[in-house]
Amino acid sequence: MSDQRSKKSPEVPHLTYFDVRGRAEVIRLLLEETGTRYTERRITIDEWPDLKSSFTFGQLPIYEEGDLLLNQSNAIYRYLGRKFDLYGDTSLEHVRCDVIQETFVDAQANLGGFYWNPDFEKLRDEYEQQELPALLRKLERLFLENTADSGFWVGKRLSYVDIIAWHFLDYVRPFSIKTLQRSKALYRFKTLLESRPNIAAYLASSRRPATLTVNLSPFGGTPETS
Ligand SMILES: N[C@@H](CCC(=O)N[C@@H](CS)C(=O)NCC(=O)O)C(=O)O
Repeated sequence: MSDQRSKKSPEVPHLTYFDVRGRAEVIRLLLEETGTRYTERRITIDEWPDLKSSFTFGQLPIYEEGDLLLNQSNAIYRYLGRKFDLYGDTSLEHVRCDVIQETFVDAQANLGGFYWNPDFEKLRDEYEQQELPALLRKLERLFLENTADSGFWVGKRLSYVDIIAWHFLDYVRPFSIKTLQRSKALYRFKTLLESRPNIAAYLASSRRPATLTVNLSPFGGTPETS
């Protein structure tokens, strides 16, 4: 047992991350949507330098469940998708889940990377007027290609990639709500997903971290921008 492992109850999933939404938010949302009890450790930026070396890869999130200890956020999302039967129903739906997940890895890297760009203010207008609408148009096309036409990204029912998609769109919201609203189908999807009872309860609760990122980023580190 390495020292990164928590000493919490083994039956209850335990999440370690910072006190921000970031890469842990999809995990929290999946646990909330499925009504799963979980515990968390939220590490502050001040504590981090002393703790970093106690984690094998020196990075978070870490997800624990019994003897299982996982890092790599996207592997954790997929694991939870399988565990909660939110991974589509056929092999075609499984691969569509994978494609959509990977698409959002790229989209999130694009937008998240931009929030951390030291030239954020200088580049903001151009990104908002050109790059972001083009990215949303591509995502909307992918969403509308779901032949089940169900309002979900894969097949006829909720999958974990709906949560990933929602999280990305919620990352766009404080930066550029008008651009997001112009992608009508995506905006409708976002509104529907966040009206699911467990998600709505979580979003309204104090359990949800106040900000997208830590306050070291040029955008997203304050409750106003989150
Ligand atoms: N590929 C990893 C990347 C993890 C990662 O970059 N984590 C960041 C927070 S979002 C971190 O731990 N930063 C602190 C550090 O690197 O010291 C994943 O997706 O989990």
